Amino acid sequence: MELSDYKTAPVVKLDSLSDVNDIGKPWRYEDDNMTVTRTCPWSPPGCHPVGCGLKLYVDENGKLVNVEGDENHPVTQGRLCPRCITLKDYVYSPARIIKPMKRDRADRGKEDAWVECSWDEAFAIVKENYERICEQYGPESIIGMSGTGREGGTMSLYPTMVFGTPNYCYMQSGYACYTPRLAAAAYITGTTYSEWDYSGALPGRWDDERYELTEVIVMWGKAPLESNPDGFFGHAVVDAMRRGTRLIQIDPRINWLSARADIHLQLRAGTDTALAMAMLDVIIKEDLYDHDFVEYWCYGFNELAERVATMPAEKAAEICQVPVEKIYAAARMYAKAKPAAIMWGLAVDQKTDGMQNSQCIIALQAITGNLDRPGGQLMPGSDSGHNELGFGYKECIPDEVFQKMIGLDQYPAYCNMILNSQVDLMLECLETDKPYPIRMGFYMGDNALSNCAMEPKRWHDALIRALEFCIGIDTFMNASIQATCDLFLPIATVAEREGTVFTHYAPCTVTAGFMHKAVDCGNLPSDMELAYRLGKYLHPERFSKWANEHELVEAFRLGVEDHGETFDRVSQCVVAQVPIEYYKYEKGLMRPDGQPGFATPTGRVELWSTAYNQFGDDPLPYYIEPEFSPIDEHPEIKEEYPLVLTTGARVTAFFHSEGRQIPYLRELNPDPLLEINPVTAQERNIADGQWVRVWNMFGEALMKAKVTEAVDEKTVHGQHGWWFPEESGDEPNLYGTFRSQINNLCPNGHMGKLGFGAPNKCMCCNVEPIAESYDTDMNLIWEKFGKLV
Ligand SMILES: Nc1nc2c(c(=O)[nH]1)N[C@H]1C(S)=C(S)[C@@H](COP(=O)(O)OP(=O)(O)OC[C@H]3O[C@@H](n4cnc5c(=O)[nH]c(N)nc54)[C@H](O)[C@@H]3O)O[C@H]1N2
Ligand SMILES: Nc1nc2c(c(=O)[nH]1)N[C@H]1C(S)=C(S)[C@@H](COP(=O)(O)OP(=O)(O)OC[C@H]3O[C@@H](n4cnc5c(=O)[nH]c(N)nc54)[C@H](O)[C@@H]3O)O[C@H]1N2
Ligand SMILES: [Mo]
Repeated sequence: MELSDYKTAPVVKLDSLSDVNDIGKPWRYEDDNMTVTRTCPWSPPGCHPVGCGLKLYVDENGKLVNVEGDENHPVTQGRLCPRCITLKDYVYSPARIIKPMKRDRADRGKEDAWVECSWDEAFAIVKENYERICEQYGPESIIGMSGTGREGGTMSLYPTMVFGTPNYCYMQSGYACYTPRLAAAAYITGTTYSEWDYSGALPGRWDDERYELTEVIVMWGKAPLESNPDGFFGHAVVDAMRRGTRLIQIDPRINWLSARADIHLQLRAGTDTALAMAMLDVIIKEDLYDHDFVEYWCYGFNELAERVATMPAEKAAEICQVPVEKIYAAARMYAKAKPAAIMWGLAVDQKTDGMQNSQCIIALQAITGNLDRPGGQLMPGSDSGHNELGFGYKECIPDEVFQKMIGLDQYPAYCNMILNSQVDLMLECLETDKPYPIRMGFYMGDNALSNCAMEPKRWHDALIRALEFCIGIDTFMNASIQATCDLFLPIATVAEREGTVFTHYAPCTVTAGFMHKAVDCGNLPSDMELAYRLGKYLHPERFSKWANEHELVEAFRLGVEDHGETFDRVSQCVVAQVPIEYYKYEKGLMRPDGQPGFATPTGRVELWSTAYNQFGDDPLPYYIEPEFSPIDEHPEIKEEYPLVLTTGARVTAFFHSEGRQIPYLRELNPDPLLEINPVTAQERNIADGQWVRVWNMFGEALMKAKVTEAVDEKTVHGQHGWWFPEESGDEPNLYGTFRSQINNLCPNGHMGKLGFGAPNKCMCCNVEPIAESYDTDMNLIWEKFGKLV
């Protein structure tokens, strides 16, 4: 097998969706003088592709007046998070931008310098700069900046098809979100990412005869009730618990789920790989593994056993700072339960040895025989996966341009997997013009300077220095666009658009949701539509095979060639469950060649990874102590920065930097919080609600102390994504975004060998009280953002 074969290319085939079973009322109906539109949202506002069921109530004037959960959605069943409930406030926020705006490059960072322009003029400005920069520096001098899985950011459409650049760039150091897990799964099992099977795809759900209730879930660095992470419906966990599923929680913090878990391993942040190796060792030594699965379907078991024997539970207990009995208990409980599942979250990626952590978790899932069994880990088959990532490359980017992708030679396991330039090297490139200059940029759903980029001031300076022209594509102004852009292109919210949404971005999808337009705020395009319109304007030949944006959507997201018919059929649909098969590896459904087994070079789950080996990493898992840990072996760090800093655990009020200007959401969490244990706070004379300075060798942030036993005495937790839209956006203030920015304390350039992973959840810091207060004045927020337009 070639390494490039690891990329999963196929798409969700609409024709295979059960009966495209429309559950409940039609997609649009009348109720009490209101028109109700049922829809499954993605973004904006932010969410991963989850597609919770929504009902949008529109009055006779065409205004969205109410939002409710759709009780007929098979998984969410009417339940919604506060961000969906306040959708009206997002759509009609006075801060929303609905017309294109332009500004002179010399006026970057000046709020008042923006002037509205027509779409025609905006497109002409893009064209003029694009052609000039391409001619002078080549298309590789363009960077497409993306953040989390918003539709704009997950599509390669903008960078590849519209602008023809190989430098599509997710802006978080080490691509430390989801992709390390995807990559590890692709390299080790031949198919991306296995998720807990919560019966989401089965018509009878929990009572479906094919389903077996999961006995035990290990919740590993994931908080699905707050985060609905990576296209997962958090509600499912509580539904399973009600039916008797028990939990093991692996998390340095206490939350609602850990309080209800049988075992909570409250480990020192960043030490997960040691714990995972020890759990493997216990399970192997105590003969608790599935012999048949190991014998028939695994490769390298003996080598793995030998390696994990170097991390006995006693050693891991010391590293992780947890009681050793709890490691034994957790390993036994997980291995004996049938079926059992591990839900693995963002904390798995956010460390230098994230790829090794993933490797161990996949090994645990495999040797206990839980891969692709009902109630275990659902795996994508050879017929499902991404179409999004590689779409357009071959046609739009000649090979010699593709080969110029920043990082491709040094980090092929990264760049080839997700067709992205390596972000840490991109930062250096922006700073030095080496190996070549980057001169044009565009944000396609990213607020790098307030959230995605580590050491954001460094990125700020690098982007301003390098970019001659930069475009922001967004619903609202933010600090990144204010600082670095010359053109703003506004897009539609979910209430104003059509589209599709597949859970987990399409691999391992359990539901397909369809978005329906309920209101109009100025005929704004979705990302897909904007890419189509702009692409057709710049490169008519590339887009000629699609008569309109819907046809492009079909081809791009649905893999449909017979334009029209299928889209017409499903466009009347709200939500459908996607048929699944279990035990696909026995049935020849995992490999493109139809043979039984897994789509890896050995045809097995590679516990000894031929891919890791081929890419120059150790084929077996190993633990790396976080570089900035305050431990005895790092005396200088321990002395100056004695606390472990973990960051960014999700809160329901906000999706990253979004929502600070929605008064109802801001009221839930008005200030940037730093969680600190009562004992640690007392030692430092810090009172609950007092403002503190948290700092380390990379920088500092001012935050408000939340004194809580959710963290232990050695750990603090800082919220991420903070900016203050009520403040001045002018440089250097930029909505105060650098003041309370936890990423000031997180570095770039500390990835693992394959280029993945960043220590965002396992840094060090110190904390001291400060005299000033920066409390948010909620009256001001209501005054500024409360009166909807
Ligand atoms: N310290 C720390 N930092 C972190 C994290 C952490 O855990 N700790 N988490 C990291 C992770 S996992 C991620 S993925 C990144 C996320 O980083 P980003 O994705 O950059 O997150 P946001 O700050 O929400 O910026 C997204 C921007 O896109 C806009 N937007 C929303 N929906 C759409 C859409 O559909 N189309 C377009 N064009 N724009 C849209 C929003 O208004 C917002 O301005 O942050 C990372 N930052
Ligand atoms: N409301 C809301 N939802 C979101 C987002 C958002 O900003 N807001 N962001 C979206 C994005 S891009 C992502 S990637 C997902 C992330 O969603 P999740 O995968 O759920 O990740 P987090 O919420 O960052 O952290 C999960 C848990 O990891 C714990 N943790 C911290 N450090 C460690 C550690 O070292 N080891 C272990 N084992 N656990 C640790 C935290 O305490 C937290 O409880 O959420 C998505 N959903
Ligand atoms: Mo993420």
